[in-house]
Amino acid sequence: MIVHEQDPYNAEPPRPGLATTITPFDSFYVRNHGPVPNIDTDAWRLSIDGLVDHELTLSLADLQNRWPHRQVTATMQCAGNRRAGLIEVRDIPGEDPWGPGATSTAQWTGVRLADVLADAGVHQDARYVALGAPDVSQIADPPQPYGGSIDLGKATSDEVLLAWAMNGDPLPAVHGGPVRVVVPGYIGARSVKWVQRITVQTTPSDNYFQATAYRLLPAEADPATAGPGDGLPLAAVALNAAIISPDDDAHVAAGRLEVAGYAYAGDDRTVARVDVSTDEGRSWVQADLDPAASPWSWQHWTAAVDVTPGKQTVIARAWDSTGASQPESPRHLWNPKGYINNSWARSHVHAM
Ligand SMILES: Nc1nc2c(c(=O)[nH]1)N[C@H]1C(S)=C(S)[C@@H](COP(=O)(O)O)O[C@H]1N2
Ligand SMILES: [Mo]
Repeated sequence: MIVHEQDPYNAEPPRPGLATTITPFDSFYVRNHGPVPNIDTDAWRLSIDGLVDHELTLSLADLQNRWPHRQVTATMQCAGNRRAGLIEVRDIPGEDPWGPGATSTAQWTGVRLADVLADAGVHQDARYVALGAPDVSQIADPPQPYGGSIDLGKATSDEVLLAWAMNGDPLPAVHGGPVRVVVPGYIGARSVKWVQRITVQTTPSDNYFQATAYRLLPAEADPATAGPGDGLPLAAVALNAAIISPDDDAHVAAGRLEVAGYAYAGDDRTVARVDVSTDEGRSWVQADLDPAASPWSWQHWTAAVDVTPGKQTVIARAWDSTGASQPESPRHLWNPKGYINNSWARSHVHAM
């Protein structure tokens, strides 16, 4: 793993770790804003409160016994994925230079949040579901436990889970065990780990990580003075793609070159096509796109291109089911916190 920070632990797999449909848990990226809490599974409780008819307090056994189990293969992608490309444009102090590895995919097992909310009885005027965790982040201003919210429509969708297993094994502590929320199609920040409180309300969460961070500030804003409500709240993931092979700065043989990567469209879109270019986008080759493991999963792709001796740049861009594609340059995407770099993927190669 490429470790960005030891404390709190933040790490991503190097490019070869992105090549499988399902990411084994030891190469699944880890994104923490505070210490990993050590939770006794037997003592863990989840409370459901706010605008509901019946408040609930649930143990893991309650969750597992009261509602049907559901498995969803879903990609998790951090809003900071590929931030390194934005930092090349202009420095982003205080934020880690994530590569394309802040994206991983697991098969999650749990119950639908929708089923639990239905039994609690959600009031008519409810609009959001706030998710609270116990890990206290010193990065937050003021320091506070991690939290966030999702809109009620997403919270009551078929795909959002309270998950206790990852790839068939109990959820590891570092990924939110005993229980985390999994919000397929939304930025990873909304998939709250170690969830212990779910509050149904009329407004989004006022937690720092919803109200102040994970918001797209205008380029000229000063993140040090940005406060609650500034910038655009991030929810659905934007269309993105990355090159897994060749690695950036790789030495390759001139001639035919196999290019491989992933693409992910997020929320209600799917990846429709991936193009690869070796001439700065003047001409493109269409990649072979693997079928998606689920509507919520990334897709791998491969393409064969010809490279001539010397330095050149392999470029990839995806298109989604709305006909949208990725912007060419990170220059126009730069933002003070370094979120959502979905510019064309580039690997510089030296061909001999
Ligand atoms: N309680 C809690 N949940 C959290 C976080 C956190 O720091 N604390 N980080 C979030 C972010 S920004 C991401 S991208 C995902 C990462 O999940 P992973 O570490 O299992 O990959 O968890 C989210 N849930
Ligand atoms: Mo994230």
